[in-house]
Amino acid sequence: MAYQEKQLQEISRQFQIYGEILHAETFKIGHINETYSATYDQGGTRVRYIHQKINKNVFKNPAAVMKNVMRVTTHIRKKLEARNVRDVTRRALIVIPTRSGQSYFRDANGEFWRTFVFVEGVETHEAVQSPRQAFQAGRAFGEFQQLLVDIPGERLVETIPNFHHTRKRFAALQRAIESDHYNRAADAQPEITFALEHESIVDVILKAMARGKIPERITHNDTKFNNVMLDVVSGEAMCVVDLDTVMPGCALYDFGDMVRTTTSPTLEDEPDLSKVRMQMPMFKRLAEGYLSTAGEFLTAAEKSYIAFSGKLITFEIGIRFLTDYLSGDTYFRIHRPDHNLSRCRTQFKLVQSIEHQEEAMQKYVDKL
Ligand code: GN1
Ligand code: MG
Repeated sequence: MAYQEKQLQEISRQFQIYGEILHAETFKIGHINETYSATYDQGGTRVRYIHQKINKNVFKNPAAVMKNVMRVTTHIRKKLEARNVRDVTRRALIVIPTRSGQSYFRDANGEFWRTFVFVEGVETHEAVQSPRQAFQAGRAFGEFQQLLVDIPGERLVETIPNFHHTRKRFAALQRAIESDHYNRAADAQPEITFALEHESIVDVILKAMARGKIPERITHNDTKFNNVMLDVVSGEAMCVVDLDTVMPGCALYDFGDMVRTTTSPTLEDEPDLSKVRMQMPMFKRLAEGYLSTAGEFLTAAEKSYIAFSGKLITFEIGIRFLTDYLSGDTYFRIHRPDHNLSRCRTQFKLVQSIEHQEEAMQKYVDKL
């Protein structure tokens, strides 16, 4: 899968980067896109950039993805500048155009590439380590939503239609169980039972949205804790990344995915389920951070589903992993056999942990 340094050098030359490329390497292997970093010499200073190949299997319209990304990053940058915020280039991603002025480059194999300024002096973590980090994550994603409430122009493109449509996700799981093309359902019986027993939760937010009780907003849609870049010195959240799924959605889906990824001390695929749990001190600070920024626009109706959203999105990602396991692992990149089943188990364990604390979680938020 990985691109060789030479190929990357070739690709990086397509972008408006001044200086001499020194080396390029794999930066991060996510579940979906491929990400590389490249170091340049610019007048004696080393400067890094991020080159990323967009997964066409997942994002069917990469040009539309980049159109959204450009609108969102430009809008955020302008607003931060107007607020006289310092360090703007570390707080909003900057897309480097190609030599012909486009936001992406299409290589000879038809692959889509884009380039970002590398934000220095920040770090990301796969698992949350302190309530302070949870606060920072909540604040940063809340601010991201808040900055986008007044984005001008037409509705953003739905880069993946029905991305968090929990009923459709559930239906996809039902089809995968039904066809059981890889004869794996027998190995996933407890997980399948758990999923089917939870069917009643999948329509709750969809119905509230359909009734107009909850509004559509511009949301990030992939608010994993490792998508928040924290300043290495101060620990402050500087910037949120992974903007491919920024599109019209529901604010609660973002908060729910924060609960999923920012309250358990474990990784998403922790095999020791006894370690997987929703930690109340993390949740409290996460909710406080989120409401410190998003509280400005959220309605009472949205707030009333805060605890529920954590359960729902953890369940949703769990059934997506289970569906992919049953369908032969074609969507999420896996690193061992049964990886998706194991990820599913971890999510479902977390769902249970949230269920046990859901009332207390919501009570806490109601008081904020
Ligand atoms: C995928 O590739 P990554 O890690 O940013 C997925 C998310 C899931 C996540 C689970 C476009 O995100 O929806 O929540 O894996 N992204 C897409 O870790 O499907
Ligand atoms: Mg992502």
